[in-house]
Amino acid sequence: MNYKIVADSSIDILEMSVPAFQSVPLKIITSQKEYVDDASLDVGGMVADLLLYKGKSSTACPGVGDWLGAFDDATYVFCITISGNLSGSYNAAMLAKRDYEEQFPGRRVYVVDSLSTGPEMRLIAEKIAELAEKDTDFDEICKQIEQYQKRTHLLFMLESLKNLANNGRVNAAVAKVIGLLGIRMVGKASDVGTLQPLDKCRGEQNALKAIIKHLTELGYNGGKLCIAHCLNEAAALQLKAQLLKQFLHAKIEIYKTGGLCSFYAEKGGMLIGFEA
Ligand code: X90
Repeated sequence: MNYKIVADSSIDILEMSVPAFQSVPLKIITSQKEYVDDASLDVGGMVADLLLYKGKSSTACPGVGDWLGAFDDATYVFCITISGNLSGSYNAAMLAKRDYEEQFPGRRVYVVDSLSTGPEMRLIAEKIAELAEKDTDFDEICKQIEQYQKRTHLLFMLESLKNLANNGRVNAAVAKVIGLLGIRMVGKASDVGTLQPLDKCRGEQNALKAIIKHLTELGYNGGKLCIAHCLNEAAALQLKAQLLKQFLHAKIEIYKTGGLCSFYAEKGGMLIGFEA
């Protein structure tokens, strides 16, 4: 099958085990600098810059042309975006799909609104790769991914909601409370792809407890789980160790957030995508 998987860079990975993958960068913009979220970005350096920077900052999603460039000349394109309720990435991808299918009859594009970001997008990408490598029919893959999305979820832990609030993605009053020393917010991606706060926790240990509680309530039972963290490997390792006690054979991956998720999750933030 001549296919390609493309995802905006909020997926946090630049490579997959299959060659036909491309990440399409979002941008992080300050009055001093523009950071392109691709392989050349020094994410740690960007986070360090941002901790010192006091001015305005924002982000920009891929445009239609960026998506079209990434579709390249694949017959079957699977395109995964960050939640359409948080970004214009999905809309741009849908316009690119229309252009591409019109210009090249016979080619097909399936745009997946992840209604989420980061690790949940990664799970979707890996499921697509698994099915495509088995030469599953295009329409069948679309159908199975729709089903798969019903049993994947995203939880997150945040120490600061400053950048989310400044860019209108969460309520300013909620952000203020989380800004207080030692308070962590635990939340999940809602069914419509927005940030749904679940708990305000005092200290990281309580936040980890809350995460494990929500994981279980959402039906996690030792399946695939991915943890992306922003300068907080310690919390990710702790969560993994605690989960492995309960779920001996859980498949857990730990890695760093890319540019876009690092900007919004901020230092200490952690995103957990998993299969229920
Ligand atoms: O189009 C753009 O400029 C991108 C805007 C993205 C805004 C939100 C990114 C959130 C990243 C924060 C915690 C996870 C929330 C997931 C809820 C669906 C990470």
